[in-house]
Amino acid sequence: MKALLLIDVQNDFMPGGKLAVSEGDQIVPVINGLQNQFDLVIASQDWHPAEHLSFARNHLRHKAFDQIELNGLPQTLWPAHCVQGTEGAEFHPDLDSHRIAAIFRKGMNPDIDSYSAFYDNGHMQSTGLSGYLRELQVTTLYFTGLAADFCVYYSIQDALKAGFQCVLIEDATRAIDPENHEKQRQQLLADGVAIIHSGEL
Ligand code: VGL
Ligand code: ZN
Repeated sequence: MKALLLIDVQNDFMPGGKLAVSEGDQIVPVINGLQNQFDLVIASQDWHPAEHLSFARNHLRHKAFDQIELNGLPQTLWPAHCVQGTEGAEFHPDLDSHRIAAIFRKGMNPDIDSYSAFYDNGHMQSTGLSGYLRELQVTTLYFTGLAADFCVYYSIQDALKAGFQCVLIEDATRAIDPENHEKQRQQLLADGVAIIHSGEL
C-alpha cells in the first residue's frame, strides 16, 4: 500500500508568510491533483509554542538565520513561524483537506526543533508516524510539501531508516535554499529514493 505525505503545507511557508519558501504556493494545485491516486493521505503540521527556541526572537544576541548550538545540536534560528493556533500555522486555504486521514504535529517541545515528521532533531521522541503507517501496511511513501531542504528532506531520511520505500515528487515541493536542495537531491538518489514528476504517476 502506498501513502501520500503532505509535509507542512502551511501559510507561513508560502509567499508572504513568516518563513516564506519561494513559489511554495505553486505546489498546492499539484498536490490537490494527486490525492485521488492514493488510498491514504497523511499530513504533517509544524506546530510551535510561541516560546520555541528555534525562533531567533527568543534569543537575546541572535538574529534570524544565525547558526547556533541548542542543547548540543546545531540549530538554524528562524523567524517565528507556525505558532500554534495562528493563521500562519493553518494549511494553505486552497489545499484540499477532505481526504487527509491524519495530521501529525511536530515541534511542540520548546527545547528542540523537529524537521522530520517522524522524530525530533535529536531522535529522542517519535511522533508515532512510522508505527501508524506500518499498522496500515503502508510500504511506499510519496513525499510532497515544504520545505524540500528541511522538513521534507529529514522526513525522507527517517522514513528510509524506518524501512519505507521513498519517492519524492519534485514538482510538489520547493526549497528554502535551492543550492542546498541540489546537494541533498544527489544524496537522496544515492540512498535509493526515486525522484519523479507528478505527471509520471
Ligand atoms: C521547516 C524550518 C523550520 C519546514 C520548519 O517545514 O521545512 N523549516 N521549521
Ligand atoms: Zn518550524
